[in-house]
Amino acid sequence: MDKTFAQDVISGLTSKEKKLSSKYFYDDEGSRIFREIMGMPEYYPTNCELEILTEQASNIVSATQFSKHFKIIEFGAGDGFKTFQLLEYLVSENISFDYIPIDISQEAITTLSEKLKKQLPELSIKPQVGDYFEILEKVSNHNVPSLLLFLGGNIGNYQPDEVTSLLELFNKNMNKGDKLLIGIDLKKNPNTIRTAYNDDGGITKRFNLNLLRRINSEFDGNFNIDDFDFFCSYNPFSGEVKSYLVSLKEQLVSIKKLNLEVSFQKNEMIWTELSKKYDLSEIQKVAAQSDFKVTQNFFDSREYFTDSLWEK
Ligand code: AVJ
Repeated sequence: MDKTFAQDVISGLTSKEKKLSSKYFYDDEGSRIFREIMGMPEYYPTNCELEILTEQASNIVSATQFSKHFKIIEFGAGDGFKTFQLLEYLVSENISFDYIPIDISQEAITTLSEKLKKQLPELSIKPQVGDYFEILEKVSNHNVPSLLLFLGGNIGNYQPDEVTSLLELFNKNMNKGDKLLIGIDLKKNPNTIRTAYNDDGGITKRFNLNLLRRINSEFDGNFNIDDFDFFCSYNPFSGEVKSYLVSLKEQLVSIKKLNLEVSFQKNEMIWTELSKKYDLSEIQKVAAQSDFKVTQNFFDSREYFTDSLWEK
């Protein structure tokens, strides 16, 4: 049994305003639904970042100003192919570097490594499974500069206070001159954002409800998925997309393995996710707060998303 998940479920469902963290969305089923989301026409961030890394790989690499062998360390590499365009460019230019993808999922890392070995046999890849910062410390070497990748807009899931401590942790584990390329979703027409999280096909709803299904299966709960709805809202001023599950009736749910009984009022909500959108001045601000200098922002053609290059 996953203890921190268990503890977070208990504290989240017993607090006055119920919440469950989106970091628990990604079990095998949740990861599969997230891949469906990335394939939806409404969910623009994936294509934006793909466009940036395809069209601007050489600009990004020159902006690092690395002149000798370096490392690319990717946090949350997943089993996806986000970084393929960048890696392919570097390999085709015969640039000397090691690629160190890190993920908590062994399965994801194995899939990724096998794909890359087939498609880019010349690539030097040193995959790692485990805690980001333990690994970062382990592979840190003053003589070899690093480019850290934190892509996909995952930063958007962190609360304002968590953002700064996460970025400070990155900073602390980097050497002077190392770079961080961080994917950040930008404020834009609020309708575009709302549609990306409130898709007509109900895939994002299923993504959220999967968390209840996960609690049922891991902790022997009896959530009836049909008794919950999904609601999400975008506030264009704060840039915050907030997602919730809504209890459709007054009900009592028991979660046996946690010794927990949870009562819901009709229309009571469980807050599940924050997906914050930034503007450029906020990016400057959070970078400066955690002691980074923004080197350059790389945008897609619609300027929906940025891969922002920072220097320690
Ligand atoms: C993977 C965190 C970037 O917040 O946009 C997609 C997750 N949630 N649709 C995001 C997500 C709902 C996604 N991130």
